[in-house]
Amino acid sequence: MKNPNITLTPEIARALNFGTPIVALESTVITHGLPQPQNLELARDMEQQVRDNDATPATVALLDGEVRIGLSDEELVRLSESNSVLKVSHRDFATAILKKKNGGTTVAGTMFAAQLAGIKVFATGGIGGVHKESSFDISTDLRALAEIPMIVVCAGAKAILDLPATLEYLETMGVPVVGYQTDEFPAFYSRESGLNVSVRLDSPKEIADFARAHWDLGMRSAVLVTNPVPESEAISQVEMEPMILQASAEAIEQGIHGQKLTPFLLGRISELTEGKSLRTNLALLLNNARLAARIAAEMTIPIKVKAI
Ligand code: PSU
Ligand code: MN
Repeated sequence: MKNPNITLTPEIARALNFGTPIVALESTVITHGLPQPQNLELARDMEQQVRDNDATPATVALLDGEVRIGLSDEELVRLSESNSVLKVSHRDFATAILKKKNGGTTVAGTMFAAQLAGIKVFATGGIGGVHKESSFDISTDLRALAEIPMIVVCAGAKAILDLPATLEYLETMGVPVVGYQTDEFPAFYSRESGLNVSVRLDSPKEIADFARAHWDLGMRSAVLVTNPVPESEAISQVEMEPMILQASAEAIEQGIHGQKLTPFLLGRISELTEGKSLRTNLALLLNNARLAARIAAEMTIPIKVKAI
């Protein structure tokens, strides 16, 4: 599907035409989620992970007010160093377009743009959800998951969130929560949360078959695939809990809310864990890019060659 308001690189346009695997990647993690220079390294490494697993990476962002699917390396550098860059969810697209701004697209924003291009698989770190600091602060990510048919691979919702409330919301909205090789909903930095996923699936093929079954019924919601962070990089929930509580208390004390809350909490937790949580964050992002590429391969329709 072509949309005159979004610009694709020739490589991605070709992959769409030929029906070869594509994985969308978000860019708020580059512009707001990670410090420099790790943000640029991560952006490059995620693209490489996707390529190493035989899919085409499609990093979504806004550059000078243009919605872009796929960026050159120079453009990735520009985005990662950009200062007055917006965090773009549904609400913010028109602002960025009108004011010709650079923008990092959130999970919601990335899903929205990727859907316009016809991309079906997307990898991120952790989705947004219901915040602990205020139960009215519900990420647009949850609405996007309810409305956009796409496979979204994440490491669960960020541990800074109210996880039970986030799962309740997803259930209400009819979003299946798949545990990849796990029965337990992962909590971003940790592999455990004490909460259950709605279904456990053990291979990329099973996930692709599940998504087809969901959408063939006429369902419109996303399929959320939760992929626990690799064991070697995981931090236990017991270890994380006091730091999450401290960062959360500081946010309330300093009156931080809205779009600034998630970046503040992630940044503070990275300081409190002396960089350990940052390493975990990077590892889970790469792990998700890898799984998403393998799922994308299972989603493409193999061309049947008939001998004559
Ligand atoms: N995952 C990360 N780092 C991030 C995010 C996710 O590892 O920075 C971003 C995603 O783009 C997600 C956003 O959509 O945080 C959620 O922000 P909010 O809670 O304001 O909706
Ligand atoms: Mn929010």
